[in-house]
Amino acid sequence: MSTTMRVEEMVEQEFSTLSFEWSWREVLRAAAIGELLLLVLTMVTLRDLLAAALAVILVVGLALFMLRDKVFGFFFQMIARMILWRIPEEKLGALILGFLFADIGFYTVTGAVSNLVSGASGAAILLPASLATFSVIGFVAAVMCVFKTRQSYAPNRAAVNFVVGVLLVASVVMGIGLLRGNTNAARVLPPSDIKLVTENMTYSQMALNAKPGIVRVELDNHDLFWHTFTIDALGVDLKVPMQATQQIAFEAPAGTYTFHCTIPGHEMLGMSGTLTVE
Ligand SMILES: [Cu+2]
Repeated sequence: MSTTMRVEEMVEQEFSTLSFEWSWREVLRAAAIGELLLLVLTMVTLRDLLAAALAVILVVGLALFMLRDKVFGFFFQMIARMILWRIPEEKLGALILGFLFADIGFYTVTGAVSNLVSGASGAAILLPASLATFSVIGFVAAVMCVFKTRQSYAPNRAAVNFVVGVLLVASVVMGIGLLRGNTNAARVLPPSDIKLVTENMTYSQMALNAKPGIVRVELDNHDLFWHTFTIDALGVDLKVPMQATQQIAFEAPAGTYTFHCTIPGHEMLGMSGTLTVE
């Protein structure tokens, strides 16, 4: 009895001496740097152009946001003075970071959840979940820095609790991804008539051929974004999250059909093609 009391007291003491607090500014900075490292890693390992583009935007936002930083501020200020004139650079930087985190966060949170539900494992969960973690933390910190400028300077417990909460949820999700990696390595799909890969915002084939009847299409998405295989004329709409492989089977009478990706902007960037059934 007395031993347990003493242990509890010791734990409490340890906690009170730590009692660290972070400001939302520190949280935003840390989330941006973490996301940047992940994007650079993705860029190098998967040769992902989208990751490269996002990394560039992130660096611009981070540079603006850190204009008043004691260490890097002077350097960033010189560059910013040349480009911008009389714009509140720090707020602009936080805004850019906020939009970027919202954008990446939307696709990665939905992607991680969808991959989790569909039984995916390994990178299909770890990659979107880790990006989502920094995105969610960074987005909230950016909102605080833009709208509660004064509060965002003061170290506070709310920031710590929020970050720890998000990290806890993320580690549970990533734990599932890691554990499943060992037990559920081979998820076997039935053989498909057409195999498509999406990488760097392009389909691996623009001209597809099939025999009339049931057509089975498999889409292996290597990108960080969602992609779809959509044929409006046949009511076909296969949505595939980042790093996932999915299949759809549909009835196709003889004819020529246009397929495309319905994610905003993707068709404009060339994500469309023709399926000839004969
Ligand atoms: Cu797409």
